[in-house]
Amino acid sequence: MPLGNGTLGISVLGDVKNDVIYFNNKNLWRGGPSKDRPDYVGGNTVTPDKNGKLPRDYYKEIYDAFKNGDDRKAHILCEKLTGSDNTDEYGAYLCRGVIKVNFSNIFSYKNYRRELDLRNAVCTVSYSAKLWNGKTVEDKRTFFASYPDNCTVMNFTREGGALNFEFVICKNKSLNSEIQYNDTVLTVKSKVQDNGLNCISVTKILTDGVISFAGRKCKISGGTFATFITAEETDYLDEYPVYRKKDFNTEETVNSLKTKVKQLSVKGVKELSETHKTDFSRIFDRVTLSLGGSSEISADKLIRNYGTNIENDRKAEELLYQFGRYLLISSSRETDILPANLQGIWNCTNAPKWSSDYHLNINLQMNYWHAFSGNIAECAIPLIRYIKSLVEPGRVTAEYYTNVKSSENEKNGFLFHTQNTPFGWTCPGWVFDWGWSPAAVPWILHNCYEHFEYTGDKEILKNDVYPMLKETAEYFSRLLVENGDRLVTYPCFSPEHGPRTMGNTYEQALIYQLYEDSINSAKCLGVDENLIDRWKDIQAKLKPYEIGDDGQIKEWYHETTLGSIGEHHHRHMSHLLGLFPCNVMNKEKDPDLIDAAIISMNHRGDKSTGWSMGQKINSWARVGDGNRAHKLITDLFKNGIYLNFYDFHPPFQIDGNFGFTAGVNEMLMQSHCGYVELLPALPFAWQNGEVKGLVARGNFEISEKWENGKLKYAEIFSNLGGDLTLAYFGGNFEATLPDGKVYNSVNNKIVLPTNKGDKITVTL
Ligand code: FUC
Repeated sequence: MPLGNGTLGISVLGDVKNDVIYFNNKNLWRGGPSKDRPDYVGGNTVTPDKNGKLPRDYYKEIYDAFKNGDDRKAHILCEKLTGSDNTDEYGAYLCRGVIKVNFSNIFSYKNYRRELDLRNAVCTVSYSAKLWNGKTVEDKRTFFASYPDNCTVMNFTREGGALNFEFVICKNKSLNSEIQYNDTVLTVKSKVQDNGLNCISVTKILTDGVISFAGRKCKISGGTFATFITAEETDYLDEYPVYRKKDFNTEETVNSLKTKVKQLSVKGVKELSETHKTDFSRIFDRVTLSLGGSSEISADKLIRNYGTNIENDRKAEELLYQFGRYLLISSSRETDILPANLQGIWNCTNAPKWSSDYHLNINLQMNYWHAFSGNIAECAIPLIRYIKSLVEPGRVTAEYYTNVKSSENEKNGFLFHTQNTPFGWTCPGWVFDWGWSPAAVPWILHNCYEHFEYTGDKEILKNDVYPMLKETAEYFSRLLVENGDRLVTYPCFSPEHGPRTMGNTYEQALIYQLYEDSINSAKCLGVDENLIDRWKDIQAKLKPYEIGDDGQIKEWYHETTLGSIGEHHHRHMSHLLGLFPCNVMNKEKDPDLIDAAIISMNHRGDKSTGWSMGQKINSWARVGDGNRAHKLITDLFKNGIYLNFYDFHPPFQIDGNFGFTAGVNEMLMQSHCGYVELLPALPFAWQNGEVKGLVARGNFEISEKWENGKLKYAEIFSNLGGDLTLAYFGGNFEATLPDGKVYNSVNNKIVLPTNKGDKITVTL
């Protein structure tokens, strides 16, 4: 059961006699710069090799080789465009701590219940226990992580007998920790062995029993309750090149955390819990979804039995949907330094798969696909902050790998690739075929631009997002070269298969989107008029899409029939990113491309891993095939979700959870074609239902109710005002504005002039 306040995470196993609780802090990583690594340069190759060459020299040679038609030579030279393979420098996300809680006086128990309340973000474990002394007691353990009070809370209570238990703070081999206790305060001062990063954690224990400490053990005897309030801090800072807070002082931090937990303990667990619940449910409650689900069975059984009972299945889908929103609210809050990583914040080892890092060839992007339409836009702020933090180290990568140098006055572009860390590791990966991915930059900038599209927040666009878009648009205008009748980048690699080429659909489409987002931003901000025309010219020469001999979207321009190049069922569908999450392919303007995308998707097939199923659900929703999207959902439940609702990608990757939630949003409402479409991909399985609070581009809040597969009623709240074009292709409809004026749809669409705060009702 995962809980989190954005930065601090807890995972509760909930075993009665031997419980295990994992603690995480999103800012606690090994790797990066340290006293022992004065030469750390984010993995970039900055010294010439034995031939006296830097990657940028090879970059130029690769161009020459391609131009001379020597693809083989170009292929070989690509190996020079890799980054360091020093995994110590690369580092990994760490587990902050583990405690093992022992209730040895319990003989037997019944009425066990482990519950995660998604609305309030509280986990409770309760049971009736028979103790060895024959007494029967009622035990309850409660856990939550509070964003407003920035702390985690564990509360243990017992009715009917004395509360006796002990816990052990497990040794963490990656941290040098010093444990101190003083009366009711437990302090753990840790230093990451690898890089010296500090993490201080202070816990105040409140109990009416007796506390005794010995070594790593803490014992609670007698009494009826024991509350643990923990606050913590690291000295990590997202500032290149040091990545540490300048004036961090361990003792001062210990003292301020002690004062803090003391103040929190005066508030008491009741007030802390109320403040936390109010904060969390305020965000969570913005969207409600009912697909007609109901169940009397526990959540794990909903997964186990998926496919055997319609109402249970709908309940499972509703829960998994909200779990995706729950997990992002719990792992990415507006003031966090870092965004949600590959496992959100929940990690119980010091060597997680892929370092639990920031992967940018789909994973980090997918983490935020549901943030805006799912009405939790503030959760995406740490993403924008993180991408901004990659700009400075990324300029070094751009300089050493592509020969574009920035100076104090002239910012000429930044580059980062597939895998990234909190320490400005922006170099390509140590293997070209998965590691080289310049299109990661335009792709993640599209996520950042979406913040403006959905919220209309011009301040963030002007100060944070547009400067990055502009610098990148200008950078790519230098990287693009002519190849036939098309402007292309080189060398290109479509994640994570196929040949190394001059231009491919993946890069072309994302670069096209980059110019689209840059042009739209410049227009909205009323700036850089002179650049807009130039960017439009470039855009026209990108020509991202070609249809192949089988009617498919080609992934590479020399592809002929389906599967003539690349792996048939590869999990990445990078040539279809223009369909989703981007809007380069538009079903109104390019119906032929949509037909071709369907052929390509059928060829890739449905069978895949967690996040890939997430991409497929969204993509099928975008072509309007709700039944196929739902078939993928069925596959996901059968083969991609653990009993605790985590997405399966050995071992666990959070992107699939988020991709699923985004997919449901796309099935119920879309807004990427210049209008808001109601119920664009409703599957047959969802005959009746209701959703409230989805957000469309332009900041319109959409609620819809449907019966027998048809729209019954919709309500739209205009948060910003402005024209709203509304579409529903299941029949003609009418919309009523607050002044009573009624508009009738023409060809399934209506243009409505709205004022800020207007509520519009829609009926068939
Ligand atoms: C991408 C995917 C892998 C995995 C990794 C973290 O490279 O291709 O499947 O999800 O990210």
